[in-house]
Amino acid sequence: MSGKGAPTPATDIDGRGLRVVVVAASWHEVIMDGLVAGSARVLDAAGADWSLVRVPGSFELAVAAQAAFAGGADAVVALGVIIRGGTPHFEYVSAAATDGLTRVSLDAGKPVGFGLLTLDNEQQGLNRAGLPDSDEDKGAEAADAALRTALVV
Ligand code: DLZ
Repeated sequence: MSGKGAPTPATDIDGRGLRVVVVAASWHEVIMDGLVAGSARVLDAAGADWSLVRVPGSFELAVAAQAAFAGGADAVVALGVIIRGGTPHFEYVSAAATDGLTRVSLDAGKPVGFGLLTLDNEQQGLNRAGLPDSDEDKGAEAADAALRTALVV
């Protein structure tokens, strides 16, 4: 799924009958659009029944994932981009989002595909966003992981 250029969506997953919610933060729009598109390619290719929930920032991903499971989701794909700034805020938001998503997944006993990018700069995100010049497609990887895990837990 990684490599220069547009990624090839996974084609060997049968996600029919799986309900998946993609929870996506809204900061760093270009990178986020790439991540959402990558997840969408994988979920569509697998035939999953999926929807998109937008939240303001990565800090809000965990509660949105919790609501998705409460609403009957079989899996969640969590997408966010946090870029290091000049204050400790990066560490706080990154840790809170990561810890929150872990807890929600374990409490639900269901997978959260982890597509939260914690970056030193924007270019690192552009390289991972599944865009035409990207090296990696982390949105597709997160969706792939969520589907594959939902099929075995
Ligand atoms: C406040 C903030 C900052 C500084 N940076 C980011 C970021 O890089 N990525 C992101 O997803 N969200 C950021 N936020 C917003 C917080 O996640 C959160 O939405 C706000 O603190 C409101 O709760």
